[in-house]
Amino acid sequence: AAAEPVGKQVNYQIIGIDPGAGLMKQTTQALKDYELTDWKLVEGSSAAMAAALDKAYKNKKPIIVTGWTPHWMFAKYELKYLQDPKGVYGKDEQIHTIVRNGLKEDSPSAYEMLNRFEWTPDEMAVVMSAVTDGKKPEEAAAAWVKDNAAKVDAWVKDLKEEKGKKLKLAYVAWDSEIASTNVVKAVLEERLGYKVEMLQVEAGPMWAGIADGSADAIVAAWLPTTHKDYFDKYKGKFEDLGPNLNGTKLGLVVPTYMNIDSIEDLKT
Ligand code: PBE
Repeated sequence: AAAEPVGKQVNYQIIGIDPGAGLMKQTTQALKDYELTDWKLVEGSSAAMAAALDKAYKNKKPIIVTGWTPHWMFAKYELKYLQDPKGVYGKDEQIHTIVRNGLKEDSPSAYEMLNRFEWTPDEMAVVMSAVTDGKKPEEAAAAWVKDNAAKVDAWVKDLKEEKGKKLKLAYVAWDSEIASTNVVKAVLEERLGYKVEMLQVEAGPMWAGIADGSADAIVAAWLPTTHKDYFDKYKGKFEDLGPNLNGTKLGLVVPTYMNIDSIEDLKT
């Protein structure tokens, strides 16, 4: 017998993440542009999406999730991005470090460390995988900082300690950003003496916090596409310190055992 259409197999559902994520806006746009009128994007969180994927994968059940790279799920499961011939999910972009206006004057060493901070998807993967394997994020970050002393040395070289000075890092509980924010916190605390507070928020409040100064820095800005709305909304109210990671991707992700290759295949 002919296989059931993929929509029927997955109940016309795409498993999404937190509603403030750029990935959710892009996926809503994809449903429009590919005329997937019967389909629904399910809101949730990164963790809930990963749990749904894990469950489906273990049972070899069909599932479609919103996904991104860098993410540990590509190491743990055999997955593929659905092709996006209309280019809804944009091209390669970077993850940027953004700080509040005035941080340079108030906390020059932290500002300069944040300005120098950059790493690779492979390096981030080490921290992400350790967390997936059950390590606490702060422990995984501390281990990475210890194992990569030479790299970290360059981030703090010739910078003055600012003992006890407070700093707030805002972030969203996306796996990639849990990793990067914890690493930056560890370096600022261990190497420069700061007392760092991590504020876990949604994407909208994260950007608002940088703009109104209630947060000092974020290392979680996906630009130029994914967070374009936020970037434009708060333009002039923050300082963009440029990319801290290159080599990202976003889109719809399915297990390789599914017999589809393109978002266009969802129409049938
Ligand atoms: N993400 C991870 C975020 C940026 C980092 C792709 C889920 C987003 O879509 O906004």
